[in-house]
Amino acid sequence: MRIDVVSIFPSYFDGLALSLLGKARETGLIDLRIHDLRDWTDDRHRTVDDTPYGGGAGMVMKPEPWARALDELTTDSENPTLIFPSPAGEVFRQRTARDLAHREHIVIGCGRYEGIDERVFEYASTLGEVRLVSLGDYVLNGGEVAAMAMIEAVGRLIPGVVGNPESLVEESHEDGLLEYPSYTKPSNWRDREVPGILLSGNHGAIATWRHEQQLERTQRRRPDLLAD
Ligand code: JCZ
Repeated sequence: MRIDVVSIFPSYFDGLALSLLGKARETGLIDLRIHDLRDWTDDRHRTVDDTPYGGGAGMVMKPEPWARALDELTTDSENPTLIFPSPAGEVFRQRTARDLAHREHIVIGCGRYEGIDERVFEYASTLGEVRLVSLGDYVLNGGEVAAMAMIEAVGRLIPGVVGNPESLVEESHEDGLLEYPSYTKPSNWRDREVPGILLSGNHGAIATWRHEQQLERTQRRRPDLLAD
């Protein structure tokens, strides 16, 4: 999978190379390319923003640098998916990550300021499938943090990225339930015991207990997931 990221803060993404994706990139499973939007400006000051029509606070990202960037990055691309992090987008879920993990080429445009000129999204839809995607119902200062979360969530689903394939299906949200609690040695730690069932060696009873724990925690912490 090829992932292109366009941002005015490309160095935000340096840390991604050090995490899970480090391995994926080495093996060629993910081709992650980070770009500076200012490379597609043509004025001396490398201007990417301007004042909003209609007035209002803050600045808006100019359309032309975005169009040039998207044109170049989607040239020779069969069927690109163009993602723009936005608090006004569809919510990013595990199923969104699963969907995106099957795509050949994703371009992520990270806005800043008050956002990107709306015509860029219309233009982008002539180049590929456009998705405005929200990390959740809170406001960030730009798309970079949301993009990094999405890349990590998608990247770890690409076959070969996670060492143990079972660890994928057992995780939170893959079955619509929160994870069961985990424990390691010592069995008594600061007067706190590990639940005895986990030391019983009865694998059937352990699986049943873990599933009960998943249901109980989901009911208590995330009843909305059970309603789905
Ligand atoms: C550009 N402000 C892009 C995304 N879930 C979420 N919250 N906030 C954002 C976001 C905020 C932004 C921009 C300027 C995304």
